[in-house]
Amino acid sequence: MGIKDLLRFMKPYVEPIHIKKYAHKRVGIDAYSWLHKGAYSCSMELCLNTEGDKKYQYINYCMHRINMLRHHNITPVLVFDGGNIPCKALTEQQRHSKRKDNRELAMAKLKEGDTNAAIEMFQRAVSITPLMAHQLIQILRSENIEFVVAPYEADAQLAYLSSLDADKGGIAAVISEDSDLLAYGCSSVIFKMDRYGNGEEIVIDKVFDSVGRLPSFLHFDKELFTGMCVLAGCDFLPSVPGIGIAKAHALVSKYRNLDRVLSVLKYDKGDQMPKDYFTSFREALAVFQHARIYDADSKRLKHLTPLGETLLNYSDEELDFLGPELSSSQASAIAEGQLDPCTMMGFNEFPSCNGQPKKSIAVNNRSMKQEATTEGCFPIVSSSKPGTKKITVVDRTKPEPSLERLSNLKQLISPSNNDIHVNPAKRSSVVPNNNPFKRKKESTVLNECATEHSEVTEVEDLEMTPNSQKSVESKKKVTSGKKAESKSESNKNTILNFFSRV
Ligand code: D5M
Ligand code: MN
Repeated sequence: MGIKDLLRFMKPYVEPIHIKKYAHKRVGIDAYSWLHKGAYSCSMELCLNTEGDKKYQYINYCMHRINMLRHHNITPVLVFDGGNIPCKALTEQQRHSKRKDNRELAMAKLKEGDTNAAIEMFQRAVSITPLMAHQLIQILRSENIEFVVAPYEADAQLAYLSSLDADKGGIAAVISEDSDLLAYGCSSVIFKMDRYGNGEEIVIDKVFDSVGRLPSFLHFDKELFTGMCVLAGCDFLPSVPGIGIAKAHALVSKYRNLDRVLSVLKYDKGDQMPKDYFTSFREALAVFQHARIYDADSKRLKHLTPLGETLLNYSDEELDFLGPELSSSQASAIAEGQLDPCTMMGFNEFPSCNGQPKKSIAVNNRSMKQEATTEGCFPIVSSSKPGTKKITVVDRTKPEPSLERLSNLKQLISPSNNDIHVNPAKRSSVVPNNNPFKRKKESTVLNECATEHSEVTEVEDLEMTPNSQKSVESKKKVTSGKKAESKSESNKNTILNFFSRV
């Protein structure tokens, strides 16, 4: 997840903030990051698809944080992940197989009667599915909370929104745990935000403009920064042996040109450097700069930043590595949460509970994300040919949760109180009453604190990035704008070719 060791390396630039800094602003949320955190407190229930309401605890987690933001007069904009981009296939495969192993370990621990150990493993086994996202989206809709499902990576969509003015739907900052957001060019990212709104922020312009602080980024622009991230190792491309974030930073600082860095690296590393590293590097860089995102204005896919000369000469198919093109109707149906971005099935078109396939539809090239590990999951089979592709839902391992049940989710997550509102002007009477500032005096608070507390501890322990550790004290400022131009790149082969050799 993210750029290896980036946040640790950037520690001198991390400032403790409170989210109220963004009062009266729009703030983007990497929704899967909250879904992951929220799922820790009910991972066993999700993995085993147990009866009862506990498995919906993740919704409570998300709504709690949303309400906290609204309490501070912030407009939350939730951005959900869509389909996988091709160059992340290996990473997804590795994540899938780790989760599978952890699930097996969890089941073994459960059999032994060691529930605590089992829960720990279930936390590492839980997979967030589009159906879980859909359940949250249903609540968001009814609460008039803004959201968008990205065609591919939420990271790229968030970076796009960060580049827009507020009146065009733009956001002033992003809340996430994923250091990729910085590589994608988000200007302000808030990490490790707690239930009270305390977090740690990196503002990229401050990083570029800071004088006298180490590591120095004075001679960096966005492209060099992203290049450094790719060199250090990312979800799309592992680093060359012996190259970590510090070495990547040193090389980019010294040569200030990515082609030169690659030549030097080739000279230094010789055979240790995979043959197609140049190509794969350029592709990974291009994904961070030009990934396909959804433009709500035109209701079409667009590139995060306009393609440079070289990429403009590519055919449509050759550009699939940036996320295959989708028709306007598909893109907007995904963005609005009508279509499952992985199966391209409508969310009201789930197969019947008897395990038989309901239907298959022809869709553009989408890659698999769902896993048969949590409730409502079903394996899918897809052809690997580019272009039009058939994706068939073949089975359901568990009966789906009843739709009636979903429609009652709001009651489930906070059944007892419809009487207290965070922002009466904006809220309907059914808003889950889980705002920390309003609930302190209520008896239910104890219960929730327990859940929240255990979640926070678990998340801090479990998150896979070594980056997201430890609080940071340093405070410095210097602002001003610095614009980076994105140039691009050459090549034919895919990053997958590279992965298949390492
Ligand atoms: O990750 C998408 C989002 O989900 C990002 O915010 C990180 C978060 N994520 C992904 N996997 C995990 C685990 N295992 N624990 C906690 N949070 C997670 P992306 O890397 O962009 O696919
Ligand atoms: Mn990411």
